[in-house]
Amino acid sequence: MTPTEPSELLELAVTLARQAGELARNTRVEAIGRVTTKSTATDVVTAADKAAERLVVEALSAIRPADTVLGEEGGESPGGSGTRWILDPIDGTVNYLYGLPHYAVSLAVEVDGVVVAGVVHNPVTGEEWTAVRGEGAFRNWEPIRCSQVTELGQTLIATGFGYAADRRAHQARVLAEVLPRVRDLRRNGAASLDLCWAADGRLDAYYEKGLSLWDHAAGALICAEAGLVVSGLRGAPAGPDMVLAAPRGVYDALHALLVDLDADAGP
Ligand code: LIP
Repeated sequence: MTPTEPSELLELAVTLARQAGELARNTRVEAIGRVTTKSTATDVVTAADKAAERLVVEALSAIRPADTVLGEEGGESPGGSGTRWILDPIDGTVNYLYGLPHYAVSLAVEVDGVVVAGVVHNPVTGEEWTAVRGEGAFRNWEPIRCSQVTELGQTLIATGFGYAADRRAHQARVLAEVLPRVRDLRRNGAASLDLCWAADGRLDAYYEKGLSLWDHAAGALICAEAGLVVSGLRGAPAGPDMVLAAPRGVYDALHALLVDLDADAGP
């Protein structure tokens, strides 16, 4: 029977994320021999990125043919049902290329413009974060909650950097001012996993400028369901100018600092 309820859509998302992740993990040696680049010479895409996305798109077109799929590699397919699947087939592609065990399949389900369910699946570790809107956040089906930190100086944050040199220079200038004001920084290389680590307290907070919707759609729901405040800056929603995920105890301080630094501005 065609899945329709958010919990049923999540089950389908989990099944497809696992299949795509297994494909990526099992074909890595061959896939990294077929690499092309996108926005810059370091913005890579492997044959596995494309194959994993193709697997999900073809499955969804068979199961829910009227839905739209927005994938990092293939763009947006036509639809009409009001349901859109938002996919990063391998988030953390540079980690995948180098054999670092920190990449994920990120798949969110949006109904009438609202993300109602999402999964982030790391095929190397088997760790899997999920959420259905209003029903909490989970890691491998165990409930998770975010950090309760209340002092910015005690906050372990993660961030990331774009591929273009001018944006990286701007992000480095912002980071130079953030770093002395927090506990420490982690740069892990996969936004969806950074968001999930913030959701389950392995990080206190995360921010990054320049993400695409497929990087954060699933992870942002998981963060919100784990108790984090997720937004852009200056009242904006999370988006390409900024994704900020922080516990209520430090959100205002970190948000104010990023606003003062114009972290969402620049190239
Ligand atoms: C990556 C993000 C990461 C960011 C990288 C890159 P990709 O996505 O997950 O947070 O810092 O520059 O954008 O390209 O591996 O799908």
